[in-house]
Amino acid sequence: MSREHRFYLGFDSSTQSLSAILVRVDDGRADVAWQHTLVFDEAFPEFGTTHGVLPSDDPRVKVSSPAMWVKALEHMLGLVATSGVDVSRLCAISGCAQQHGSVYLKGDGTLARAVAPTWMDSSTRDACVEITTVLGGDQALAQRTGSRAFERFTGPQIRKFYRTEPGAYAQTARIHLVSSFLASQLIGADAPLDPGDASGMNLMDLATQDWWPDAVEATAPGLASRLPRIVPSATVIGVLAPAWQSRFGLPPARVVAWTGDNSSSLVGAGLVEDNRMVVSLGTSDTICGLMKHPRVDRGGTGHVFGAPTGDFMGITVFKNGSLARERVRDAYALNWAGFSEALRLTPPGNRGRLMLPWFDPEITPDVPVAGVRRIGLEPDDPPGNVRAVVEAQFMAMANHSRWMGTQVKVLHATGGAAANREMLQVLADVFGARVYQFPVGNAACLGAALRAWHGDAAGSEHPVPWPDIVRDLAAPVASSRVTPDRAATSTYADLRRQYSALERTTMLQTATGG
Ligand code: XUL
Repeated sequence: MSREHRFYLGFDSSTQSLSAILVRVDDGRADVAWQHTLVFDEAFPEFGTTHGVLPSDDPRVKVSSPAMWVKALEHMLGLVATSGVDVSRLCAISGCAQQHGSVYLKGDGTLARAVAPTWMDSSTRDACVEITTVLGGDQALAQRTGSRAFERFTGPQIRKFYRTEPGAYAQTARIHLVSSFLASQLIGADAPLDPGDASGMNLMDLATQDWWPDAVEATAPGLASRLPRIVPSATVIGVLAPAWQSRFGLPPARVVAWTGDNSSSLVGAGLVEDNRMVVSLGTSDTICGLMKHPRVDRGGTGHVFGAPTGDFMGITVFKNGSLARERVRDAYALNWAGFSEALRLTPPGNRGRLMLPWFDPEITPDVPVAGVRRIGLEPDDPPGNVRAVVEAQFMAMANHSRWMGTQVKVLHATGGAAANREMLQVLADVFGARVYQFPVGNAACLGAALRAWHGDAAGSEHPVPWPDIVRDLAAPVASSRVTPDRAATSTYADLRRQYSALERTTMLQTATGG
């Protein structure tokens, strides 16, 4: 096939939906030819999920259905085939998925466990303590793997499974991340992991980009043989399986290793470097930046993951993202226009009124039991509460990302809520940084299509350097700039300190039962 006019397909299997984007590359220029999103709750109601998660009596347990993810992938491949795009020119496919979630398979490839724990699960505190104790404490674990033990990370999840369902663990031959599970479906074989997603397990040694034997041993017996291989992110791991080719009339497109949604977003939001960071406002809110050398968070909130470029990325993750904003929006029967209007009606700093937006147990900071606190804020004040939740989220983000040592001048905003310019003004003001939007809203999914292009080219006679890959579709839109207001930024400098103190005292009171 000539190097002209090719298509690259990217998938993003997120908490609440599966998205796909087809990127057309013609003479080195890229544009989006087609995109589609399937919302799990609406498209596959037979699985009974709410916001992509199965019901549970225990608020810490957040599991989903691997069978639903496969059904969505299958459905989406059918839509790709009938998209009107000339799919015979589909050269490569890649994807990303919610990080940390794990799928347990028997030797014959069927499910050894009907459900998959997701990144929202926080039910593995005992496993975290046990693993940390054996491996010499939080700092030792963080130095090796990039993070102390976190409840949603796959190692603690595996340990809990082994402890609570030893019979099913014994029947498990392979444990996949959501990303490698779906990649396996595409190639019809057992797919390896990339370092970007494997670093969210508390099992990979950042320095060697391979499994850390001590951690593997401390997690569960016989785990080494149950883990996939780890390969560099740009690896072609196979081709689209013959069964998909014949069923949908698709070509034997190459499949590039899948990764986690955050490392994929880093590509789809322009692979930021010095003084720039990516803020993703989705089900989880995250802030991340590229790192040449791993710099671990000594405070124990952030993570270092592998980046798709072979470098590293620093990231801090908040569980109370879009669902918390929706809780406030719905409590006052607002739509998003009304939510924005509330932000316009209220002053930066909210006259000192604060909210701790822990509608669900929070990851950053570590808040195991949900509980919203309002300081000087009446529950029957809709605009005040809208501003309070947004300011709280962004002040927490600014405070808890300082460990990365980035002097943030520019923020690249992506994810659903990045379309809301009133929210972006608060973001700009809190950080004192310019904020930009992107031509494609779903950076994770776009990043997957761009990684497919990069991986496909990397193995050819015409490798394409990263700056060319991200140039057309993953560059900030100049006219979208949101500029910080100096007075507002100085208001937030004070308020951020107050917010931080409030976080600390509330956590202390909760810990001591006060
Ligand atoms: C990352 C994390 C979330 C999920 C969301 O550590 O837990 O951002 O990847 O899909």
